[in-house]
Amino acid sequence: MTNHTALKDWVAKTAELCQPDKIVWCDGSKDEYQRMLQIMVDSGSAQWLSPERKPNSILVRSDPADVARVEDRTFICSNYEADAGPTNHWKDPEEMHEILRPLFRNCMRGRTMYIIPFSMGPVGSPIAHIGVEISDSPYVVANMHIMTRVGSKVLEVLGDDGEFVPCIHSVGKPLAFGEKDVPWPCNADNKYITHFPETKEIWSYGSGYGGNALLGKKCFALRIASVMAKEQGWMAEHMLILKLTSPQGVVKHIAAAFPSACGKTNLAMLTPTLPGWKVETVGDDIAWMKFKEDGYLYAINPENGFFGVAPGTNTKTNPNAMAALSKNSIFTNVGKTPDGDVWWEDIDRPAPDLLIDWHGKEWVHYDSVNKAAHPNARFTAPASQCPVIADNWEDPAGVKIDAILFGGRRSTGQPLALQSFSWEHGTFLGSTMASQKTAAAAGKVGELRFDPMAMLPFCGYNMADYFQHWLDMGATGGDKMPRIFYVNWFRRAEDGHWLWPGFGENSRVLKWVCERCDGAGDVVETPIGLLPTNDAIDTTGLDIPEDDMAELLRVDVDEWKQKIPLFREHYAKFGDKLPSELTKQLDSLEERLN
Ligand code: SAT
Ligand code: MN
Repeated sequence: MTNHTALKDWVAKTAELCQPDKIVWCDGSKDEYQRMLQIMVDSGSAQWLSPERKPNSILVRSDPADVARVEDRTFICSNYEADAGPTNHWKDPEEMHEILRPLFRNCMRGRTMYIIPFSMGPVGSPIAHIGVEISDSPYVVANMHIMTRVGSKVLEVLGDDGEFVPCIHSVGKPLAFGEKDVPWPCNADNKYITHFPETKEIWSYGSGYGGNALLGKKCFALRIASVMAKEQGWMAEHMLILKLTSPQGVVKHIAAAFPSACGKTNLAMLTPTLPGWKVETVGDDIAWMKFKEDGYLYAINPENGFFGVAPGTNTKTNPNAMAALSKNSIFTNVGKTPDGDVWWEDIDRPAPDLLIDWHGKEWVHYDSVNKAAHPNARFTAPASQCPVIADNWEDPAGVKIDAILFGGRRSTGQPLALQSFSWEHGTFLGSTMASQKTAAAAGKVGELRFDPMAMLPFCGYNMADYFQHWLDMGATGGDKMPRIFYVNWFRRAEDGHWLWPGFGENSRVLKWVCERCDGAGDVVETPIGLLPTNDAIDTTGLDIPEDDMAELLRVDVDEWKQKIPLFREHYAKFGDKLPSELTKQLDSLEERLN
């Protein structure tokens, strides 16, 4: 097991509080993974899919009241409210512990408490960090096996006194003696996803779903890690990482920040339509970036698998994801076909008769509202199963980042692509990012909201300080920092049709980005940034009307002028904590528009 005294004490203290029936230290073995799946199947939480169609894979249906991240139940518990900032829900740490203590007391009665030591990043990498999750959910154990690196090898690196982030999770449903469990235990009315940035602890209660429960992901790798990154001079970002190779063999690594369910997984695994170009995946959701001695920024993907949105994924939009999820995967809240396969909206084949929906009922397709798969249905698949996983994706040294892309879902206004004038201007672009809300979080879908750097739900401290941290990183890295771009695949024309085909065709924009990193590629200077000239994006072989292309690259000065007050209002939220550099950037934009 371990001789780590602090770890053993913490486990003992937690067991004392939660009173589980049993304690299991996870070793990360294949046997252990299989055991978890079987436990879920035996208890009625999961069912095996057909061994022919989806070998060694299970289907899990969650409680309908536990299907997505709950941002209004997510708290940053810093000593001072100002350190959580205006975009987070804050609670005093002591007050939160007063709330949590009675909830956690005896909360694991009738259940097994699993101790899951995990590494975010290749075990032993200088960019990696270690966490230990205590959870009463076998679903969490199995998912953590795929999403992180779990087990004895992590304890070895931790040694007797290594640092780890303690993460406590409970579904919040103790069982009375002899009480039969429900298929998806949770405590829908009492969810708390809480973070203590000063002591670097995570406590999560009441939900078993995704980012609420797999605490290595958003809770650690983004909220807590963003605080560590600020303190230690690195970056923890909500970004995919891809490796782009040109026909001439020029290699660039690109990190891209898009909000949840805006196509990060698709972009990370893209099949270029441009001949000779190659995209390979390093990561699809999170990037940890640190400076190396050469002064450049290097990134690792702290994760080990994909927790991807199922609906919309098919062999056209993302054949590589389809291959990655073809076996050894966990499916949550998707539909099930009579032959034991999975089904979701826009998968490759039409819905068969006798399809079972995510509620476990025979699907009645009254209208487009009644979906067979929940819009936030997910697959959990090992990254190693992705056919285009990059050969260097587990390089402990990380990959040198050449470009950073920002983007969101914007049906109007924002052009297809632009480059920032500078790192400071790029920080400004990221800080004013906005996107239409998706089903990844509970709440109204489609609403436009500011989502700076796609970190709105994930920044563990005051976002104004986070903006300052971006500026500070730029000041340290100087000219060696990645070039910054803003892209938008989601533009629609007035009649509603998509202006840009997206998916594999996005390689055309990546080509321009690659050229720009080498000082080539044509641009025209506009008030909002450096836009590709009308023929700078290679549209060879693409049947796109000239008018649409012009519209995609048009800068409507009047429309942008109207955005200035919205930007000011957004910035006003941060009061005098807002870095003056960003006000300066906004003032300059206004001047350039006039
Ligand atoms: O549930 S998760 O937070 O892991 C997915 C997402 O919102 O990106
Ligand atoms: Mn995400």
